[in-house]
Amino acid sequence: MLLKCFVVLALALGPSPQALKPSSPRVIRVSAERFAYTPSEITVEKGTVIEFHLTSEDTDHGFRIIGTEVDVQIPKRRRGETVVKYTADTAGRFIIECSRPCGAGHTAMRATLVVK
Ligand SMILES: [Cu+2]
Repeated sequence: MLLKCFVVLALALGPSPQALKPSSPRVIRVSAERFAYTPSEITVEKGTVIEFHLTSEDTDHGFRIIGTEVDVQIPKRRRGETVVKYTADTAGRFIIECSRPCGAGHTAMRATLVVK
């Protein structure tokens, strides 16, 4: 239930289809598994509307892009995917971290979003 709220909120914050610069979101699939994300580095052009599709290969994980509003949970394997949109409107390197305790390597579970 809480997960659904996060996803609905995240989708509601995305741009409307009638936005001035119509561009279909770039779908990026990310798989989480103790204690890493695949891919571990994601590179997009500034301005890209990203639609993350997040799944887990094992237990529940989190997906937080530090410095942004994005912080969602990824359900455990075979429990579906989390979809969250993010407009990459700031250039830089953003650390993605697991925001849900998932075991011994949790604090090292990281990926990078590069916005050029
Ligand atoms: Cu974790």
